[in-house]
Amino acid sequence: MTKELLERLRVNDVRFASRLMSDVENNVQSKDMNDLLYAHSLKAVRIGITGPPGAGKSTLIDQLIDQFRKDGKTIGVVTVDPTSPFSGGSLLGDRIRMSQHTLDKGVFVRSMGSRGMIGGLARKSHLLGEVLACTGKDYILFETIGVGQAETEIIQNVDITIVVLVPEAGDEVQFMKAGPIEVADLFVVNKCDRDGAERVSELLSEYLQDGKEKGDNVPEIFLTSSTSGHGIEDLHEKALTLIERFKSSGELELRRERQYLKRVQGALRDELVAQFWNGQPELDMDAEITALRRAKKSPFTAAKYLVDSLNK
Ligand SMILES: Nc1nc2c(ncn2[C@@H]2O[C@H](COP(=O)(O)OP(=O)(O)O)[C@@H](O)[C@H]2O)c(=O)[nH]1
Ligand SMILES: [Mg+2]
Repeated sequence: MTKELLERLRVNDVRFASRLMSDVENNVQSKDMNDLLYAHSLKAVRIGITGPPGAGKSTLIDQLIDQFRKDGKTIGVVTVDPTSPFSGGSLLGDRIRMSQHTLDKGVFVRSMGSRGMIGGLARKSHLLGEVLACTGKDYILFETIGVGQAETEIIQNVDITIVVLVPEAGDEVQFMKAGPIEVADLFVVNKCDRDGAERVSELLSEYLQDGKEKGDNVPEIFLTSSTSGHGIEDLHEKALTLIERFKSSGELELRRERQYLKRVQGALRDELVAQFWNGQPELDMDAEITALRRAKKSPFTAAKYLVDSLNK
């Protein structure tokens, strides 16, 4: 089955890939395929696009897809926006904003639905990216709002990160709302058709200069307008140059090594927790925990006691 699976992905069987991604989201995909997906997904370059909701990430990605396609490159997109299941609008919005590519077999956009949010958001988005990579996509773009633990874990698994800000992000506090700006390889001040974009770019530049350690490269800042297309070509070109530089300097390999470590750490944590809860069916955890609380044991002591009682 697994060989056939890989082959159907390799020939870009879109319906098959969609179904597989739904299985991933629903947590019903077979564990056996993890190795296969991982091993065959390493050629694709992962790009994180992160920034606050409404900054124009989806619109920007739509424009970037145009640039990549002109270059003959194929693109997978995984959008992860935890606000969408509640607002209902954003998910649909992502689809619409990238809709001009729906008939193009060289582009596949997957918005992670509310089901994906339950359990292992980061793990699932990694897997979705791997499925897309196995369909032969050259670049996998991850759209995230960049805050929270799961989102951070997603960004830790990309090869380069573009942080998107808007002209209203006029001070340090606002920069922070864009998520972890220290992960940025490139900055974009989008909506530069509105007032204040240059000023934000200057402030950001000063902020980055102040914070830089000796010898650090300061990430470049691009002004774009995703609605008019201004600045997109430049950004695309620079992103490619940076990727090439990372490839030839060994930086990409170094980053992949770190990504692997982070993913193992995450998986280890999940695995141990699962083993703990499933490990001793005869132990009534709820009753044990209640007893520990009544005995005024600290939660640390309680946890240690429970782990120790499993190892007996
Ligand atoms: N004026 C202007 N509006 C933009 C620009 N880029 C995106 N928008 C609009 O901003 C809104 C949010 O865009 P969207 O791509 O969904 O943002 P996301 O939440 O970051 O993905 C939409 O109404 C876009 O049309 C831009 O460069 N200039
Ligand atoms: Mg979006």
